[in-house]
Amino acid sequence: MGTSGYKDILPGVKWAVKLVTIFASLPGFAASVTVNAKDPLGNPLQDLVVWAVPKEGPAPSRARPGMVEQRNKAFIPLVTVVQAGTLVNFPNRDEIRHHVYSFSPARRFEIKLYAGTPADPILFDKSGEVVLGCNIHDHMIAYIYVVDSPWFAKSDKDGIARIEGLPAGDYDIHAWHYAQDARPAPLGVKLRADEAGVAAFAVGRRPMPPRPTAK
Ligand SMILES: [Cu+2]
Repeated sequence: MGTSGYKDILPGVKWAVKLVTIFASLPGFAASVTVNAKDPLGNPLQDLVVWAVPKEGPAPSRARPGMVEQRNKAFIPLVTVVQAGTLVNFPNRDEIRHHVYSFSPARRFEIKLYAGTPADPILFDKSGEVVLGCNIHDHMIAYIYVVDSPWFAKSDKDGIARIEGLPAGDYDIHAWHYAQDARPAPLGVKLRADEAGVAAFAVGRRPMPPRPTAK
């Protein structure tokens, strides 16, 4: 008898939990922007970094730790986008040592010949492009792009990037690509609550993307 009483209560408990889940997953009236990135021939452009900057007022800081791995003598991922103020670590998953560095004005640093995960992550606190290299393996190259906004995304192989969780308001959508021939002009969008905006960028590519310099 006691067991059946327990069973009677259980569905009620589950239902209550479900209700809470439904309320928690409400979008909170946030808007989103879907970006369509193409090269000059109209092909999908992967790894376009896009970010939304509110036209009025500062963007909130939501920097969370980032990571760029080294695996099979390659940086993974090729392109990382972070908000200014983010700590990024560079774990080495290879059996050999790497020597990661950047000479970019937005962040000059060096992690001398090391194995495993460095004890201290690197702080990226200035917006702009950071080109990564390895002192041992010249072919290793990757990019970190630092933005002054928590609302950013990177285009996938289909050239689609989706910036989510935007409060209603006016924004400029900015874009950057590591092989761009010129910086694309920002696009203005006005977003109402719960609205899905669309932006399109066509980005010209230079023949050689930037490499770490001063080697
Ligand atoms: Cu290396």
